[in-house]
Amino acid sequence: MFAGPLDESIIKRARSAGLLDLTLYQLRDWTHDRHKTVDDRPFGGGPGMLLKPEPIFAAVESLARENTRVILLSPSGRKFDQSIAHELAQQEHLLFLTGHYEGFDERIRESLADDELSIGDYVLTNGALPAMVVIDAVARLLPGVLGDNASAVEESFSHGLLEYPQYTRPAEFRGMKVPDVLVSGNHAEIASWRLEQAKLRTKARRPDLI
Ligand code: 4G1
Repeated sequence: MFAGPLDESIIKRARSAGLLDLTLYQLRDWTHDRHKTVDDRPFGGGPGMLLKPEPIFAAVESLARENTRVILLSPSGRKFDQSIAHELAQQEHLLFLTGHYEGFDERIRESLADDELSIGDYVLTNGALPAMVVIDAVARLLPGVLGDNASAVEESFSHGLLEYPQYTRPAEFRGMKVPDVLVSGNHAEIASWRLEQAKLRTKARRPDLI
């Protein structure tokens, strides 16, 4: 699952430019039995399988360095957001643990993870996509990964508002016109229109951000 998305466009360029070093590991490489067992049934019964502690502990112990932050992706984690992305972008080395099946043996989250993060409230088949979401959000914040254009997106987000409506050419398309103010050339009016629109949109769609 990881190979495709992390080998595309901006992330691909960051990796080949040496701005970002990403390695994928297979938990099964830290098993010792013939079937490369990584999961087992929960004590006390119940549905599904859990990732067992031994392979994950062995993997983290062999991969972690002095300055590694171990991050467990799980629906029980604190909600990932842009401020956490900034925090993680400061770290020298991140190690992401992602689940399959029902989840993790509790000892993994208790004594192996430095942090437990969730990307949102929905049910997934595994934690690979959440890890990629976090990796993508963090990678674009690393020095040199983005050009100037995309940093503007960041600035607008940090104001805590959704983006204002934007238009490009043509000025009229199938009877739908670009608002007059945007073609007026009056930059002060454009700025105040945009701020107003951003506030209206945020209030209507994401009142939780206000
Ligand atoms: C109970 C969603 C279980 C899912 C309640 C966001 C979801 C990791 C995430 C689940 C996962 C809810 C995430 C659920 C995730 C083990 C393997 C856990 C997949 C798993 C609301 C399945 N952000 N989900 N359980 O989806 O890993 O990070």
